[in-house]
Amino acid sequence: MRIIVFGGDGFCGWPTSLHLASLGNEIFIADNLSRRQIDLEMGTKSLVPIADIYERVDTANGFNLNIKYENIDVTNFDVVLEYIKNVRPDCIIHFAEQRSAPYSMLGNNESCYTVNNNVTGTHNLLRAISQTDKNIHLVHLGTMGVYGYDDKYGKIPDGYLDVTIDQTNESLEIIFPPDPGSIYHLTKVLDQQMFAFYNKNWGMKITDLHQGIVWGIQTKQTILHKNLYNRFDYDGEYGTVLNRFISQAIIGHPLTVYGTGGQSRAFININDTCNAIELAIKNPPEKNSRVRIMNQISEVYNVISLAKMVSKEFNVEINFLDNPRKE
Ligand code: NAD
Ligand code: USQ
Repeated sequence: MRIIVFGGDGFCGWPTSLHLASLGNEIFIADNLSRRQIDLEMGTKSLVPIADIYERVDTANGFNLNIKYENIDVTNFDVVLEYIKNVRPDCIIHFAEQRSAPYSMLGNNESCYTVNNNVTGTHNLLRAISQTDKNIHLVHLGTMGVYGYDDKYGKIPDGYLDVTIDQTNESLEIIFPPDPGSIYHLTKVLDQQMFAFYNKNWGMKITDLHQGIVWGIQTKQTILHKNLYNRFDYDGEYGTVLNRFISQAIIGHPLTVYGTGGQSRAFININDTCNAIELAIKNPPEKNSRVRIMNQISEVYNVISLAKMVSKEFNVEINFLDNPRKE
């Protein structure tokens, strides 16, 4: 297949691009490198040094992985439309969003940037596909965070909730009532609404994969060469909890549990992310079906049980800190 990977230079996008290329697909990475720019602005960087995108792609092609790269900003509609028309992909994978919840809550600039970037980007892709070829399958990496983190509606189903309307006694399925906990998560809720709208009006083929926190770092392809290594974020904004605990433990730094540590989260390994996307692409939704939503998690832990597990393994202390996040 010809596959465009928007956000293909990122933590999930790069290993997924390599994985899909290793299966014989032709991969077109479109990324404006904004994630690398945010690192420069925040004065931080991936713990594992990462090669620049041109070195990455050259090295991958040396392993017979067919990957091309263009510096494209998904928020520029005309450029996105032209690119999709030229590439004529079978499938588009959309990772190109600002993905840190705490970054999206830092201040006005970060909140507005997150909304403008994520909402406009997703809308541009939908609009461009609707004007190019409605058979292109759009696969988006959503988040379990759209559901919120409590169980007031019972076990969380794949995207849709069965309800009975009191006034009419009618039973129907509605999109699961969203309960975003950050501006970032709010943009994912808005993405979901745009998917439903474009699907209803233009019959577009869309898969939205709600994954939990993606942890881990390398895959079968990223370890082939140091230029293919994946990024590993450990800073306060982009470092996710398990990756942070592991890097803290290795240097003997007490584990930074925010608040009581009672926050419960779902986890999935980066290798499973790649496999899940492969499966979604190989099995597109039926024509005229609603947006396909799938929850993709392997394990659920609360932060304190995760900290205890790492603490026991590495013999390191746990430090309870005032929660710096509004959650
Ligand atoms: P990331 O920040 O490492 O990668 C995102 C990539 O998109 C970066 O390379 C960035 O430069 C690019 N990008 C951002 N805005 C762009 C724009 N306007 N135009 C072009 N490129 C742009 O993030 P990630 O962890 O790889 O996450 C990818 C997607 O997966 C996000 O949508 C995120 O919400 C979702 N997701 C991530 C996790 C996780 O734990 N990392 C969990 C669930 C869902
Ligand atoms: N936490 C700590 N200590 C730390 C870091 C985090 O206690 O040092 C806590 C946070 O307070 C939070 C929990 O760990 O309650 C998870 O935080 P996180 O940064 O690991 O993950 P989160 O903010 O939930 O976001 C990540 C990704 C995001 C993705 C989401 C999936 O950054 O892109 O959408 O996981 S989900 O959690 O299912 O919403």
